Amino acid sequence: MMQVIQIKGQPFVLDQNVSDSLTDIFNGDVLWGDYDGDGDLDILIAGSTLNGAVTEIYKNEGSNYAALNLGLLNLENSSVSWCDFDSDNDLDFLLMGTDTTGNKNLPSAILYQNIGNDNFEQFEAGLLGVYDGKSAWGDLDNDGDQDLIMVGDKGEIGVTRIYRNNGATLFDLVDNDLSDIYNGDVALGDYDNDMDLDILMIGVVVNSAKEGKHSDILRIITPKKEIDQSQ
Ligand SMILES: [Ca+2]
Ligand SMILES: [Ca+2]
Ligand SMILES: [Ca+2]
Ligand SMILES: [Ca+2]
Repeated sequence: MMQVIQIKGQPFVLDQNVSDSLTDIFNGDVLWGDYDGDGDLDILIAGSTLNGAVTEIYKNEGSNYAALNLGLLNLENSSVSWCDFDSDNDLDFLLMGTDTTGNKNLPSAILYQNIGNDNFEQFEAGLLGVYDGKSAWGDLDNDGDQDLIMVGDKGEIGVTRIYRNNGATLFDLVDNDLSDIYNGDVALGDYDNDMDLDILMIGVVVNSAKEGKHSDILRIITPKKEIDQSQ
């Protein structure tokens, strides 16, 4: 079940009213984020229910959360990440997972652009579709806009992709020699304090002696060098 729990000393106290306004999901992802910029935290969920997949945004209305019911694509094995890819100071988001509508089994990656007035629309970004994936946003090339790194399964094979935000309408795929992985995750941070973002990855390496062993990998690289190589 989906629960929102506040810390009031010990123990946690269930906020029943808020929790009741949310759809129960599993095998998915959930995020806080103030998509409407009104100073309170809204909720983005994506995952599975007993009746199929659900992707939903809930607006914080003080005492409860209200579903926006935007008809977002519902994907299985999904994950979401907030970003402000168009640099207009509101939160957009990336949804990844399997589109199973109409007997399809299609790995998907959908970028939703916040167009204001509690509305989002699909933005054609040309991203590779994956399921069981994870994504992270950050300014990898230090040009002021949000770039993307994703890991996931594109259909029986893991992939790692870096996309540079070109500031216009599309994302450019960046050549990289990162390991392709599945069952992974990725995070960005500047561990060496040299003012560029580094990459932290875990997962199972594709085409290696470790394949199928579910051994984790951990890599930290300096991405700016890799980005520059594609210029
Ligand atoms: Ca809000
Ligand atoms: Ca935005
Ligand atoms: Ca950038
Ligand atoms: Ca760094």
